[in-house]
Amino acid sequence: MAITEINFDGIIGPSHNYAGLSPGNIASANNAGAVSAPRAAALQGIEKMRANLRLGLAQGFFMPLDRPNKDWLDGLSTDMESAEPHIRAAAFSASAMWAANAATVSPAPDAADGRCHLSAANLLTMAHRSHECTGTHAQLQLAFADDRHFAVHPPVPAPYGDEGAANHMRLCAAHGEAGIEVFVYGKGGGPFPARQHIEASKAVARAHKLDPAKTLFIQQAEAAIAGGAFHNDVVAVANENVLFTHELAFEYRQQSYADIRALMPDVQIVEVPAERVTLADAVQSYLFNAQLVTLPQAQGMALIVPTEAEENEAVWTWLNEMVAGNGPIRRLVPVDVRQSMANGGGPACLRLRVVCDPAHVDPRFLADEAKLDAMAAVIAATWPESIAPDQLGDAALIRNVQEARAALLKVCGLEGAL
Ligand code: SUG
Repeated sequence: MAITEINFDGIIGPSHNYAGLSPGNIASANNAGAVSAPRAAALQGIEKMRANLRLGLAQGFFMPLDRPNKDWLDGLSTDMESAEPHIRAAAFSASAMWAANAATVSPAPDAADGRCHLSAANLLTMAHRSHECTGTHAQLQLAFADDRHFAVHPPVPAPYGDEGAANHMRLCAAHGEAGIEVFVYGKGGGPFPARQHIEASKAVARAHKLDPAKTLFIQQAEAAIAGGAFHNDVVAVANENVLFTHELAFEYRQQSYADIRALMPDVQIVEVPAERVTLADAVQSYLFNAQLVTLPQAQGMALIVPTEAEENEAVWTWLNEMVAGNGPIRRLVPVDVRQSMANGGGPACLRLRVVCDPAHVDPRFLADEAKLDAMAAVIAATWPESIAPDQLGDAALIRNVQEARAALLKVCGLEGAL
């Protein structure tokens, strides 16, 4: 089997809830205190994976992490019963579903040692995400255990914030060929934190043995962060030789484009002008938090967008004009991930792209229709139907969440492994 792009989706965990934990993430703030629907959420995620399989794409997944995180609570000398509400919510968060933040990935053709490198992200800017990296690192070590083909790195140390692939773009002629890697960091964000620090991006690039002559560090626009683009993947996405971006994504727009063109002369930059789609509409509709994928059999590229993009008139009009034109993006595929979207996580947030030979991955993390059926059955039978904010410390709910996860691990042959 040749090297290919596999999208690993984070399964939406049974503790999925709306606790308003991410300042700067507008959807998370707007939905704070709403009642969540973990079962429907996880089934939406499964359907997204199914749709990708049917497009002929390779699909993998990651298990939800064990929540509440008892080790983290132990470290804080507390537990779910006595913790303050914000600590309780942070310990219970299902935020590991957003696998684009699990790690940064550099495929083998880009690395000097010919291995695919993955660095677990420390996610240290947000308390509820800062304790994901232990479980995530362990899971990556298991899924990509074959060290002839993979190198899995631990998170970059504090105080340098790293949010993984959400702030990283790779451009190349084809997935299996060497490309250029673009790390997007933040400096200021008005009232909101810039979560990706340049020191972390540089550390990851060094760990991945990237060629400095083919690596760029570009600054995200402060106005984009202030406008709710807490990760670069809210305003830009790349695939092969195409960069699909909002006009206001980068602080130094022309210079950034020139730097990219200098390293990759045949890059196609598809820019959405702010006068057609405002930054606010881009953040609300998440048209850039799309999976930009290359379809098999030379069908060109498709943009897998959240249904919210279809409902925003300015966005949908622009997208339809785009696919009707002569550009590289030929098809729009809306998917319903509303439960995740209400916490600021679109189709692209839910997946980590790993370009590698699927034969080298632990097969327990690879999806096919039958496995998705089995997973959906477990989710339908065990995931809580709803979670209200005042339920987070509830002993019966905690038991339900733990048992549901255990049932999923079991059906995937991962019992006791994570
Ligand atoms: O880190 N939301 C996530 C959404 C992550 C989206 N990922 C990418 N853009 N790649 C975040 O802000 C909200 C949780 C809550 O409020 O309960 C949250 O963590």
